[in-house]
Amino acid sequence: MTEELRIAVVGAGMMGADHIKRITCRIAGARVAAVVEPDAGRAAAATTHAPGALTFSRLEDAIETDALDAVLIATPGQFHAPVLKPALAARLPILCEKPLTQTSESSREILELEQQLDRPHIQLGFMRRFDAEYQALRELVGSGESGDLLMVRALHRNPSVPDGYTQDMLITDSVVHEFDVVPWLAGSPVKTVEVKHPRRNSLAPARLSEPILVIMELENGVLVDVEMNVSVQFGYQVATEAVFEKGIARIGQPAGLQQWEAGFFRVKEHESFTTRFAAAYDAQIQRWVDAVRRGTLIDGPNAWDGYLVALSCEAGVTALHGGGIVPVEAPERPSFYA
Ligand code: ISE
Repeated sequence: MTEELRIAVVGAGMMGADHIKRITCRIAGARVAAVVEPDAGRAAAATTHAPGALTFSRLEDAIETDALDAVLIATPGQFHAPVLKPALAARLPILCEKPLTQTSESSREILELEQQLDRPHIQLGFMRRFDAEYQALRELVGSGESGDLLMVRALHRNPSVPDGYTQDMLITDSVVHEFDVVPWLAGSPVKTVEVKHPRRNSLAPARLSEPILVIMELENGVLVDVEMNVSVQFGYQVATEAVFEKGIARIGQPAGLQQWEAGFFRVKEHESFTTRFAAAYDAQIQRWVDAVRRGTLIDGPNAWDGYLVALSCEAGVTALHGGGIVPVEAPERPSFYA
């Protein structure tokens, strides 16, 4: 494809608006041709960053105009399935923000529809796989240089969460990332999930009982603990320590200007995932655009990866509600998704 890829961005909330600016300002070979957003105010605000983009309230209407080549889905998770279906029916390449869908059953339905096409059309927006430090850690694991990986300790801290964030979203909206990235790092799927409840943070919204400690065992015996903590107040922090036979590796430490002043040492911390993972989002979207333009369609996690994460999330929600140590039973990956 020599012409620019015409992308329809579905959903112009925080993430959609961020992607619209990114595509317009930083991504080569693509432009936002359509914004699909039922809230007229949001749609108008978003299109100021996408000169010439058409606006629609339904993807089906955008598809009828024949004004798009690919779809980027950035709506809340519960709207993914109704958008994925018409996009697949139109055989459009798709980048879908996490999760694939809300349940493993609806994810399976999407896999069945996708397998009627000639090859995978859906890339999942697990952006951590495009973060340079996560990639370096994965290379270290694969190289064997530090010996075998034994344990992973993950910190996932948000300053606060929006009003619509529910208890189950600790798993389905937040730990969802560790369910994808840790097996990818360690080269082994999740075998069991357990959730422990430490003392509650009195600063958490009344509807939330958190932080929580999520313990995963991987098939290869690696043990993983995730501190999921969404009321830390001070900033946004995603960090990992990997324990090997011969050493330790750390990623996600605060970086940038270091300042010693008035008896203190300080480094600026991130306030949101949009800055912490800005470079990873850029790389993810550029690689997806390049893959679509050369006809490969995806270059990153596929819908089967999204389905595996949906299975882990279901186990995680059961564990969150007192289910004990919950097994994750995944069927074998079909060759279509190899
Ligand atoms: C949010 O939806 C994200 O995807 C962020 O990466 C995560 O850190 C946050 O906890 C979620 O709410």
